[in-house]
Amino acid sequence: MTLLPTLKPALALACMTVPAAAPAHFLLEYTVDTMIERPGDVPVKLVFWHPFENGHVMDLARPREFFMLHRGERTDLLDTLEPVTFTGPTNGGAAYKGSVPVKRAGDYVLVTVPEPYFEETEDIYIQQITKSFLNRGTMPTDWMTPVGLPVEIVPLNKPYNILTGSTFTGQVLADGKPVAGAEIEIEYMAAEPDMDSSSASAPVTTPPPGGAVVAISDLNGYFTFGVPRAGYWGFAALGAGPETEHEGKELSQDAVIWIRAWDLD
Ligand SMILES: [Cu+2]
Repeated sequence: MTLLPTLKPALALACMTVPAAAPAHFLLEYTVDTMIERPGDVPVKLVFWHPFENGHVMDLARPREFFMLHRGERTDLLDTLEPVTFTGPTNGGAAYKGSVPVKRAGDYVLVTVPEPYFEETEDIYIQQITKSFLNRGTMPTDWMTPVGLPVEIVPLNKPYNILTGSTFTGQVLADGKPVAGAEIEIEYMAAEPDMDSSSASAPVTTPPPGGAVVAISDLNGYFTFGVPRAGYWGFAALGAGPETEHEGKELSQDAVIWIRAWDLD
């Protein structure tokens, strides 16, 4: 057995000592579908939430960056963002709705770089740099290319049509270099946001016993997960980013990626 060199015990401990925070928070870049049939503006919701347990909604500040990559070209989408309130089962929180101008065939990689969020119960800041993927016309163009973010998960399986029962492999990169021993929390979007009412829909399942589902990246930054159910799955590499401090406090700079799995009929 190989010892993993860079586990971050401080962060791991911080998560585990907060009793009520079992399943993880995830920044969602939610679209109803990942395959876009006709050109047009695709609505997207940015929500900072606990989508597996359908839990507490956190207030999302206006992101630092929100953009798309299409055929290698970056388009700023910050101007499309409008503040909305997203309502979970126990509270409402500040969220954003935006839109993605889908025209030509190809991949549309959505990227959000949020402001660090202060998590009072853990006395740390959390910044979840997030990627999700749309495609039009089944032509793959951008999904496998690193965006060049401070920290990101690069997919090794096409992330918008993973088969249920197959696997998803990602590589954690910080400043373009593999991160060994990163703790990756894995979460199912059990309750999807309802786009019209801007609230959580009824959850279709609940998290398993034993807390967050976790994988650890190997020496080259890779991890693999067998995908047991159709729908959206999120992966968050906790504290894998190069920045570790914000305003004098510990910063967990996380990389989040969303994939969509489908059943074979
Ligand atoms: Cu949380």
